[in-house]
Amino acid sequence: MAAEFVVVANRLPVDRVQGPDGEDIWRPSPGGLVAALEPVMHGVDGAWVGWAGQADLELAPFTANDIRLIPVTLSAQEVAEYYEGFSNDTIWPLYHDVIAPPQFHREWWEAYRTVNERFARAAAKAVAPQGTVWVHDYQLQLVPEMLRALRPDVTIGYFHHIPFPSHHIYAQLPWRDQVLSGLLGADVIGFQRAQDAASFTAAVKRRLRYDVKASTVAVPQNDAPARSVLVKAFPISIDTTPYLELAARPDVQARAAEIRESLGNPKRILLGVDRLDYTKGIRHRIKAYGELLAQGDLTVDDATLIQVASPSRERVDAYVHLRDEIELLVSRINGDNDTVGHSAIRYLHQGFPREEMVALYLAADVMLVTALRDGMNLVAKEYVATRADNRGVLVLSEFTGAADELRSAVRVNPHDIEGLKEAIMVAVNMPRAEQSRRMRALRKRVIEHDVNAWSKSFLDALAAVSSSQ
Ligand code: GDG
Repeated sequence: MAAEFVVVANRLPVDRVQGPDGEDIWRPSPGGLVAALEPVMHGVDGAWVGWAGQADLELAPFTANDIRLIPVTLSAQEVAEYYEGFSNDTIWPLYHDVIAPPQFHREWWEAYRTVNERFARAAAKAVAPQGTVWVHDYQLQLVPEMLRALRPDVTIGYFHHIPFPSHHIYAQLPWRDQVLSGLLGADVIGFQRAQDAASFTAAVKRRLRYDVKASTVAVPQNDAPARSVLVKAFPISIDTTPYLELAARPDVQARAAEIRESLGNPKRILLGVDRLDYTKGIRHRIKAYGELLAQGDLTVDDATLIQVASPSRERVDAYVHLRDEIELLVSRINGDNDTVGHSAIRYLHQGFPREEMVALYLAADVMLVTALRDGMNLVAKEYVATRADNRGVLVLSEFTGAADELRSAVRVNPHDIEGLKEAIMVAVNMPRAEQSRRMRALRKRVIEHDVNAWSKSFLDALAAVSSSQ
């Protein structure tokens, strides 16, 4: 049975866990995308095409949590070349302003094309006549064009969760024209920031010489008038409900107090929460904090830093090196500054349940988001959402998508270590009244522009295209 609305993403919205008798149980993955799309999927006849997260796993379509799931199989070699290789070691560093050097390998590109074709075929098979397909993210940039070739009747949206780089960086990609054409198979291409959309249309003009008027690209067709593609910013957000609910729960609040206690009741708790990724500026933040301790501006009694660095992409070399660098830095700073009772940095290379994350947000007087480049950064929005007490200070890198919206944060350039140190001191010493004034403004923005508003605005734009065709 074909579906009216099909989501295509690298991962299915479920994780496989073993049941008590060794059987497979599919648990919904906690991501924001699932939360955003769930109401949409349940409102219409929907299906989700994606990889189950394990190599060589052949699975028939199945239903979990009332969503029809269509698994795409990847071989171990494809996981290495399409996913860890081209997606996470070519596109990811290139699109994040070459913070790490992108690796270009022709075999990876071939695997990327092959796998994108497989996703496109699965979507083409799943979608009903004149249906809608929403493709997600940088692993699947060729799917819109491939899908259009197979199913010209369907309306196709694409949302890009990470930055799109400026042309002089993008131009390094040996397959730059193919990727632009791949994306232009969509009717609507959504980016996080206006700047990303502008970089994309600039690349289209420079490379493909297509006409661009305002936010519309005219894609020439063989025997027909040009096809219009809308390119626009749709800043993603969070599902605020679970954060508001958890933050109001007495046991979660008690846990926040317990966290402070267990650190020896420092005057201030600084917090960083990131996947362990070189784009997140974890080293810069730790360096700035370490220098403040070394200079005597802060002591470990004044301010403890908790750094959650959840394990990520552990088979990609750049991530292995990053982990070593950060762990060396943390142990040096702790060795120089710890007392028997107090630690400078509580470093946690672990993932935690959401309850614990919210307790950490509630315990944190200062939230440090110092990404060197980040599509949006949901951690910033999650922190703000939990602070119904209007306390706490968000220090936010100007290189995140969130910085466009969260104007009342303390803004930083994380490359400027002196500026970062000043911002940390401003945050640590900020009077209650100013914390409250800023936090109210931040919360208003996040609560009014939640993930439902995001998916609605994208799908409304897609529906407008579809009704005009
Ligand atoms: C990409 C783009 C864009 C992290 N550790 C734990 C945990 N997390 C959760 C956070 C947050 C999510 O993971 C991370 O989202 P971010 O937006 O911060 O960053 P990316 O993973 O890089 O996401 C980004 C996003 O896509 C959406 O479009 O904003 O720019 O790079 O929700 O809370 N959650 C739990 N335990 C952990 O240990 N439960």
